[in-house]
Amino acid sequence: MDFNFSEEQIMIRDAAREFAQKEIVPIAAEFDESGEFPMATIKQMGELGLMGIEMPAEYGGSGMDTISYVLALQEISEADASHGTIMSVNNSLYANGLLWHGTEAQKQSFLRPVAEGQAIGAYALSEPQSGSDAANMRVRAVKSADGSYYTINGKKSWITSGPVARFVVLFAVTDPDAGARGISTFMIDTELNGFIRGKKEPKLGIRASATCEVEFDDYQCPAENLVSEEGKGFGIAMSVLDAGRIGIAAQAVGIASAAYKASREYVQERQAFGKPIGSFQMIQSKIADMKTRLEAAELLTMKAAWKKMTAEQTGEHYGTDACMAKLFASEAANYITHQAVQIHGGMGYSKEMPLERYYRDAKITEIYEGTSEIQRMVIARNETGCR
Ligand code: COS
Repeated sequence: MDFNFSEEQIMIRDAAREFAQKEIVPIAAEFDESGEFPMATIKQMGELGLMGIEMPAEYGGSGMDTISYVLALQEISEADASHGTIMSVNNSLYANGLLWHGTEAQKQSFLRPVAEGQAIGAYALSEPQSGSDAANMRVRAVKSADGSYYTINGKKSWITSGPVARFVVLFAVTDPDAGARGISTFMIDTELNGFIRGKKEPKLGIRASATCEVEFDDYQCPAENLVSEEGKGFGIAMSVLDAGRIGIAAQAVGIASAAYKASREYVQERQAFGKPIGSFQMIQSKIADMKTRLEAAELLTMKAAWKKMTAEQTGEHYGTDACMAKLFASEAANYITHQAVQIHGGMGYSKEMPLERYYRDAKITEIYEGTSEIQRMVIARNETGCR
């Protein structure tokens, strides 16, 4: 067992840290307040190779490993969780299904521009009536008589980067009688007729990451944009989420780390009753628990990343590890940001400091890419086989 990172992993971590601290930290509060999409910094991240870290160079990516991805995402999320969300969807939810199942032509058309940072991608699974019960979707894709295109109708909701995405990976029903086995994956070019963006969701946190409903109104998707085969979509959606959840764990670690570091500094400076507040046992107890949970969250996240990296050789499934990492790290981030606000008192509650933003941003990590309840359900099902 070796807890050291490779030179390459350290290089990308440090590059992401430098960029995040210099370019993202100074603008994070302003974009949180306005809810504006941070297009300029997202473009710069694309130029730095942060939008396709694990994508092979032949598809415009940086060709690095999952640990590198996790390290970079932690650094970006430590500066601002909204940038972390946008980065994670491009790198993971959008790209992985294409990378694993796309044809060469699909990868060149849809993967390359996003991995190179020239376009933004989105992942459309949830619908107004189906979130945790993802297979209960209604968006319908009907094949034309000559087989050359599919007509798509219906609504998808909670689409991260929906307001700005050029391409969307869509899951839609091709066989309504086949349940989860009747779902297929399509690559959507949002510039074709019949793709409609709904209003932007006003959110509690990650406010600079734009989210909206998207609607398909007789959208004609060329048959060559079907990924893999009809009926394989649900398995693709689920396996993509397995990898995606490692990224959300990394995002949670990044948010928690920012809140922890601010608290560690504050307890040494802030005086009460003639002493730094870090001298009081009740504060020491908080610092100890925050540090321990942060470290445990990071270790579970790294282990899941390592397991994904070695899965090809070992054949071992990493879904349970990904769920455990996301479950623990998101709950740790909520605990740590909550304690950080408490330690900072009135200052923690004020928008003058970033603590209240960390607290609001942490909440989503317990909800998206599967709620904590879904993570627990999947872990227990995988462990026991009981359903
Ligand atoms: N990888 C590959 N295939 C998977 C899989 C995985 N991790 N998990 C399930 N599948 C396959 C199953 O093998 C099964 O295939 P077969 O019918 O060929 O055997 C099929 O998918 C259906 O699986 P299952 O019966 O377990 O589906 P359920 O409807 O019971 O529930 C859960 C699946 C609840 C785990 C799923 O709906 C889920 O993850 N929900 C949360 C969705 C989510 O994270 N949404 C957030 C969207 S992104 S913000």
